[in-house]
Amino acid sequence: WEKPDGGPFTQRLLVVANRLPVSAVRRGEESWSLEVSAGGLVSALLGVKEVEAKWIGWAGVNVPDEPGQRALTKALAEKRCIPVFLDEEVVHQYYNGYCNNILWPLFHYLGLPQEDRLATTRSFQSQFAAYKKANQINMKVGWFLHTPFPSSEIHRTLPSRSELLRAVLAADLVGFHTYDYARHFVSACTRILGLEGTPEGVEDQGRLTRVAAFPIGIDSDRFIRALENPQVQEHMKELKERFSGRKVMLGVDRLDMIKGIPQKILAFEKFLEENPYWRDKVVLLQIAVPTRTDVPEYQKLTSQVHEIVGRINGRFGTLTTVPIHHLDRSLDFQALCALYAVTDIAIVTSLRDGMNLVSYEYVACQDAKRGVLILSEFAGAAQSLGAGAILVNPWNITEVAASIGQALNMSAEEREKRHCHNFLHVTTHTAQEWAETFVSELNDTVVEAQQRIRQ
Ligand code: ADQ
Repeated sequence: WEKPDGGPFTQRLLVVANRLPVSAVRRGEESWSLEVSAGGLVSALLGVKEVEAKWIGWAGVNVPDEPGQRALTKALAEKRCIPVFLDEEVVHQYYNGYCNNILWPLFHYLGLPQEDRLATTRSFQSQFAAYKKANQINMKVGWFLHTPFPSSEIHRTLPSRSELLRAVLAADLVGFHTYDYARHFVSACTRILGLEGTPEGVEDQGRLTRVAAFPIGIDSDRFIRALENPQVQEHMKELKERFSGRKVMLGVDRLDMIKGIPQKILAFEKFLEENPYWRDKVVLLQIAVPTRTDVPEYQKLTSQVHEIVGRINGRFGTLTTVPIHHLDRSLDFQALCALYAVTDIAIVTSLRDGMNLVSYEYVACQDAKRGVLILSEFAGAAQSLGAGAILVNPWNITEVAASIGQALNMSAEEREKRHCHNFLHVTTHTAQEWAETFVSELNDTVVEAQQRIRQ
């Protein structure tokens, strides 16, 4: 969080998110240790260097006592973080309940929870009440959604559809990763609230909320620089030796339903089934960091993935090799960069994904090797990296299996052409550029609104 050249910051960015970029672990009554949290929002915003960023959010832990709250607030201040203390019941109802059980699956087109998850209308109402309570503790300025925003036909099914839209419209600027999500939001406001949609956004009785697309990026230099690091190079050497003679395909995802991990593994199985030649020549490394482990749906997904991996390794493994290496854990930055750099293919099969930064990170680390990116057309990144990647429909296992063959057999010229296209995009559309555009648009929006009021 230091400005790299040590000079003063000229702009401030307040990030209000559910989680802080660090998680707190209690070591004593007034003693805390802080660990960096994993996830796309944190990765994206760690790349923003030119603004003085402060985070406001929940520290991931229940701290009922005042001495503990005071000590944690002090420890977090050094990381430019301001904690919001939520009691266990509010977190359970608001985050595990309303956010992860209702909004997250709905916004990724996995549907409104069925009876077992939605339980009763009463529990839905109490989850929504907790959601409002947790949000009212925060402040509003510009509002950015880092998930997809679904078609208005999907949003219409949400019982609290109007309240959510109205709450978002209270912001001056509303941002999404892609034009499609912004368009879906504007049509939800026009169709559900009966408001007027304009090219600038949504108008309600003369008040305009600006709505626009701000595709996020990464700090590409950080990844490119990491490849020069001796420890990363040592990791790369080890990996090359470990997998010598075989092509390596990489998957890096949070273990989440939206990432389409079972679909990816089943497509790999189909590829091996149809291509005996490749059975001992290609390996899939799937790194899946566990996430939301308290939510039963995620526990089921873990078992499902383990079962499929076990079956396929039993089916196509030999005494000395297995086709799938599946790790249920997070990797440190250096190990991750080494993997991105040495692997031949990255495969992203998200069923829906706001953007997907793994695809950006892979491209940033592949300038020497020119690996192939297989990318779901349902990830926001498909709109920016689509011309360089092989785009697939992850629901179509046959198509994904065929794309693996296409990637393995791709000529060096074609890999070069595709990689250069994506590399240029990733290195020019960075997290820093995203923040600057958003902040400057927010400034313009506020100035324009003040001018309208004066007129
Ligand atoms: P995520 O769903 O978390 O992000 P993504 O954008 O790919 O997905 O970001 C994941 C981040 O976590 C990457 O920086 C990656 O390096 C890291 N990561 C993932 N698995 C890891 C592992 N096993 N070990 C170590 N690191 C790992 C959400 C939205 C996305 C959106 C981002 C940013 O769901 O659609 O792109 O926020 O807005």
